[in-house]
Amino acid sequence: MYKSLTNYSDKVDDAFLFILSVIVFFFVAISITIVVFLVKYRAREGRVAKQIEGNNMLEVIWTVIPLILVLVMFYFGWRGWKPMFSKAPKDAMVINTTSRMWNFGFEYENGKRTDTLYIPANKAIKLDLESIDVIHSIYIPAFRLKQDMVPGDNKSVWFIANEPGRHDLFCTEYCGLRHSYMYTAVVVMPEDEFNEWYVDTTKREIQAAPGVHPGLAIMQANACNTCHSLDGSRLVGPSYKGLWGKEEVVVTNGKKRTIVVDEEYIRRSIWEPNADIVDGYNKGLMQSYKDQITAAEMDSIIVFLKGLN
Ligand code: HEC
Ligand SMILES: [Cu+2]
Repeated sequence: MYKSLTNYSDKVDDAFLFILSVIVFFFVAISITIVVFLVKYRAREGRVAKQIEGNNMLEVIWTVIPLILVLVMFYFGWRGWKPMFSKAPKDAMVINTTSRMWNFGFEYENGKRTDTLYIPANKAIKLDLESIDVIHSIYIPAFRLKQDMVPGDNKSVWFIANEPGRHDLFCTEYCGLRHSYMYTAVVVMPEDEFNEWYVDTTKREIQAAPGVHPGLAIMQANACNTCHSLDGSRLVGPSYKGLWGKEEVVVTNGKKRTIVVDEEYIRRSIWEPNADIVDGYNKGLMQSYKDQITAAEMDSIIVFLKGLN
């Protein structure tokens, strides 16, 4: 009925289908019984209702049958759950998966980084999960995979994808204003194709589309624009419009001071966002991009921001 896309997804489907069958069976059986009884035992001239005090046989039946049913449900559920949370094989490929407001980031063993999850088929993949701000939840419906990502409680999940394909991957824990932007994909590739893609670390994943400034492309890839607009409107953070060279009041160590936005200030804003807080905005919303934005990318961002004026 369904295609099994991971090593355990058919087991999850078994649990689902079993529970669904039980539901459908009882829905139909009870509905029919209601209708039949309505007709059969309707009030008639001369018929008196009988009071039934108890029936041990019935009590046993309606205790034992549901008990068996829920135990079978548990059995199917357990079979699907166990492989997901068992220990990953030693040779599993580890991918560090980070969630933040509002995107996912994937970092491979060779340092390659992407915002879409690329994996080879038929190989164990272990996702080490970390959220750096609020609770997110990684969800790949096609793989029947879902795991909350709670800051400070790093979990991991592992699976083997059975065949090449592209599937939705998104956050399924409402995590604020732009939760819906946490929408990306998992791309499963044949092993040789994946290897070709994997070894190529010269080609950064962040490539500007034609006509898009590289600085802007970097910011889009890091989801900066979910919090910062280009048109002057206020989102979670201040707009980039007119930022360069602007005089601004910031709060540094609890004290207000006026600064002029220059390269150094922008670098600090991105690498240590909590050092200077723009007056009127909240601390702790923007997390440091120290590990995400390289010095060269930073230069590109600065050139782009300068060009906005
Ligand atoms: C979760 C929301 C969020 C994300 C994502 C985010 N920021 Fe911010 N940013 C803020 C907030 C809030 C402030 C204001 C408070 C402060 O100064 O830390 C801010 C401040 C800034 C400032 C200083 C602006 C000013 O007016 O002085 C810059 C520059 C900046 N962010 C750049 C970036 C870049 C580049 C990225 C992506 C690499 C990014 N931000 C991602 C929320 C965010
Ligand atoms: Cu989220």
